[in-house]
Amino acid sequence: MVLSVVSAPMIRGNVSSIARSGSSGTVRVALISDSAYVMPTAVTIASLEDKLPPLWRLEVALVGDQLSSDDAAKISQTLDPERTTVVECPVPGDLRPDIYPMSQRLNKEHSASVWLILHLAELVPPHWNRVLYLDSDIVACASVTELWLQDLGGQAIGAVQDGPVPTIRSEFGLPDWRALSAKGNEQYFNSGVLLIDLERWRARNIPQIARAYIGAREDLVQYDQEVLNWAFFGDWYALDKRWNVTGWWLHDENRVGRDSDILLSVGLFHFAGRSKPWKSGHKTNTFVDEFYAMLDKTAWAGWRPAAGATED
Ligand SMILES: [Mn+2]
Repeated sequence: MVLSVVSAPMIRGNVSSIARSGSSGTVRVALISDSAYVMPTAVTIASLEDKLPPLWRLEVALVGDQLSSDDAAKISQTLDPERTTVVECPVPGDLRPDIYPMSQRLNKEHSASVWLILHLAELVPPHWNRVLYLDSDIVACASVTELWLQDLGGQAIGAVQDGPVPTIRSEFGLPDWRALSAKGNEQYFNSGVLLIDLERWRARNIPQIARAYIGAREDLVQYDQEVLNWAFFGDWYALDKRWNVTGWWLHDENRVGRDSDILLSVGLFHFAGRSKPWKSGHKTNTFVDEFYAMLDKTAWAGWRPAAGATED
């Protein structure tokens, strides 16, 4: 793979050596961005750095199809080079997402970049053995070091159960769940936050499983998320829900029982769905406020969506 390094990454041992020390280490994060998502990607990274404890560092693999080096430079511009290293990971031609037959059928909220997640293990630096994948519509509200050190119990990935689609047999879950020799009530995860054991991921040949699944379906209701739930069925660890709190949880009726206090301990807030804070007409809440506080730490400081325009 082609790998251009913005500044040389420091390699500080594997996860187990980090786990033994605990008080210092390096969190490795992967984000997939394109020209339409450069600014929110910068906000995600700035928020991660902002919440990082002293003595911890951040290495960011910036995976981009049609992402210019100017874009990467602008993202890095306001980061602390002592703490955060951004590694550009261009997409080789044979991994272009338009190889997927579904690419022409994506709705307007998606670009063909959604398929790149299926190739993540081939796109991040090859010596990495663990990575925290984050969607670019996420703002860190707390340090992610605790998440980074999470034991995955031998599973390939860690993820958070989805709110609106809690099980594989839920509406918008896995239409073919019966083919999995499953009961149907197994959890379905949101793919916006994935803590990945890259060796286990690489051993599973995810692109092949994904292509077979996509080729067999007329339609995908949840795109990459649906494919990942299919590919990793029975091989994922359920992370604490505070690591992927979506806007679904802002509705009072959804915060019941043991989840009633979830908004008090948000680690990562995910602007899943159509209301994005960088779009005109977005909703207002404490997490949108946090998004703009972090945006003001980037090269886009002071930017706000044009007033008066409607959403989309
Ligand atoms: Mn998302």
